[in-house]
Amino acid sequence: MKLYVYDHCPYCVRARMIFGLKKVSYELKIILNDDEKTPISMVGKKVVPILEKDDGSYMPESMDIVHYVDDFYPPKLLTGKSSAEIMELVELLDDNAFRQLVTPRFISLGLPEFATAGAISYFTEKKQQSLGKFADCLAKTATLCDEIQTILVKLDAKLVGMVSDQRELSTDDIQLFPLLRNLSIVKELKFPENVKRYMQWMSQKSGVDLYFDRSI
Ligand SMILES: N[C@@H](CCC(=O)N[C@@H](CS)C(=O)NCC(=O)O)C(=O)O
Repeated sequence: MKLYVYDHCPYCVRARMIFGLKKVSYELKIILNDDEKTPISMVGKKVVPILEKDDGSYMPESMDIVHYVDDFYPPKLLTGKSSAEIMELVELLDDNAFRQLVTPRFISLGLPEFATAGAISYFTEKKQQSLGKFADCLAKTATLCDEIQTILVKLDAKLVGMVSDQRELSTDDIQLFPLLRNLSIVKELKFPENVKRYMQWMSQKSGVDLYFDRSI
């Protein structure tokens, strides 16, 4: 199977995780952020992730891809129960402060989807419409970090015991890790101990790298 993604895209990380966690090989295709033609020709709109199945058909929607791959390669992996408390924190995290904090930083990492000036300006123009000027977002780093830090402290208490190879993984893992991975791009953030351990453990298990070593 082939998976079309942007490296920074948290929905794409969900799809990458299920392949990595199940130790199933697949082809990762990172497309340029201003490439509208490729996704539109596959699923009729500009969106990633897109899974190209072995029969040549295409599937968008991250959670559909995750469940498809989990079912396609038995035994099923995501058998754990979802926690309402963790999902509440995931929803709190996935908000405007999070986006203002991480989005302006993506274009400075040398990610493959931003390999051209055209891709960078396409992304910048589009995202600035909803988030405001990237320079203004970056200038608010300290305040935004405070907001996120409060949520991370609450999350830390819920992640006790989550780093265990005996635990059944659930869709919570698939929704939570991609957000934390994106936060690893923010140099100023201080990750509480359980959160950091969870990030490193899940990164290793899923084969999806973190951004700590190039954080800004
Ligand atoms: N509901 C979709 C959302 C996917 C999504 O929003 N992907 C973003 C990238 S993070 C996208 O393709 N946006 C269009 C664009 O970049 O122009 C899913 O879960 O897969």
